[in-house]
Amino acid sequence: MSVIQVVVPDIGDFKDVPVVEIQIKVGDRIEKDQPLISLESDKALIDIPAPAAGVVHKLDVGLGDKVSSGSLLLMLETAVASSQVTPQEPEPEKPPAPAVSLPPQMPLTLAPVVDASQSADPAAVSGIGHAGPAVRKFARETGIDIREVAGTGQRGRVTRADVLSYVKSRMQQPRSSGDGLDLLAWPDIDFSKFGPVTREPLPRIKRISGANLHRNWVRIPHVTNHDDVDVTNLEELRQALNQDSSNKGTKITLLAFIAKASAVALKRFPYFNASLTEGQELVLKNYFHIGFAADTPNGLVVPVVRDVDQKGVQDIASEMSALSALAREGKLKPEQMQGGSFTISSLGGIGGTYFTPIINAPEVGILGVGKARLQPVWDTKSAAVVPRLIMPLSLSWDHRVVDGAEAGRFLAYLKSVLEDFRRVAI
Ligand code: CAO
Repeated sequence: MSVIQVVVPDIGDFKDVPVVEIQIKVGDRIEKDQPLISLESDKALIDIPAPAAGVVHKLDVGLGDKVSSGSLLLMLETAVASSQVTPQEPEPEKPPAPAVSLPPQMPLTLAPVVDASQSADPAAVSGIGHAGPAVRKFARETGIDIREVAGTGQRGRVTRADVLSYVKSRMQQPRSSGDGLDLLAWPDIDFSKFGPVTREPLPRIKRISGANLHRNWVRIPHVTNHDDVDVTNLEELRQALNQDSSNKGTKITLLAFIAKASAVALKRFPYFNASLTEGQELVLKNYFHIGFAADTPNGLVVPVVRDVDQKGVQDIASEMSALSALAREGKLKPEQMQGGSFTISSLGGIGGTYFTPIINAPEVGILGVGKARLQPVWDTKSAAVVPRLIMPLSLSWDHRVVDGAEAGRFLAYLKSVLEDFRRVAI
């Protein structure tokens, strides 16, 4: 065993070239020809390969240090018996990229792209994808074409962080279908050409919920069933309860009744209270936690009321009121928005009839509630048209988990509970 010096080999006219990447650290066991250090001149990126196998004993340069031919780079503990070793020529090189003029005797791999021995890397031939060998190796291992990664390093150099952020952005995009029907790029338009505009950043909650909604919309085969429910009796009950002096001051809302009725229906139709896993397994839940969409100044959030099946409507209403207040103040804790098994999105207090709520993955269903209105309804018993309070419902469901017949039965049962709340006790 001996410790040898590894120095910068003859790099021609290049002088005081900065070290831009160090691929190894003291103690690393390295192979012969493994890239050790990258230098970057105005014109080229130069990789210094290991002259022999061994263990890095000491590093004599740091990032940003300037070196020239003969500068000491590191000490290597190796079986080679020489005291000073100049890195050998690497594998036969690809022709240099046109932007770089190389002295014919140049012994190193250099170009705007480097490491010609990695001929499988298209960047090594194209002259695009300005990055060190470790980064290119990382990109290759991650299955990324480095030419697609925008570099943020010195002079546009692609760093490991650039590759990582590219991977993250790719993961957030819907997967390629491979059928040529992939989404087109988002139109990039200079709207100021058409008139004055103001720009503002998308609030954080909208960025988070937007990414979730997009994924859910794209990945879940949604179907939405629309129906009307007669809530005349329910509304009478609600008004009576709210006037009751024993009511602890909590306003009982229609939404609380709808949540309770939903929990009862979910118990009867367990596939609506399930989640489909990536492994194509169904997780049927024995708890009934119901989320409700709450509109806040910063965007949509979905607080969750736990164990709705075990709670009375009054308690559900008071919990919803407390959670809504926290949501509006932006004070909801993450655990107060987790664990939901079904969601209700009520626009009843605002207006509108039917809509298409987007399923809150990995749940199976979501119930949209429109504004109840007094409507003339034909009553067969009295053979007369009578005024009834009719509330529009829209149930979106995941067609991978349930089918139309089951969804129809679920909605019909939910309606029957809302039309006659005594069914909750059955
Ligand atoms: N039909 C008719 N009236 C209704 C109704 C319905 N379906 N639902 C509620 N109302 C009435 C209530 O009775 C109340 O009237 P009074 O003040 O006269 O009693 C009024 O509308 C307001 O209701 P509320 O705000 O007190 O209670 P809520 O349960 O309807 O709403 C909440 C709570 C959190 C759902 C609501 O504040 C909210 O954020 N709604 C928006 C949800 C949303 O954005 N959904 C879309 C998601 S997809 O982008």
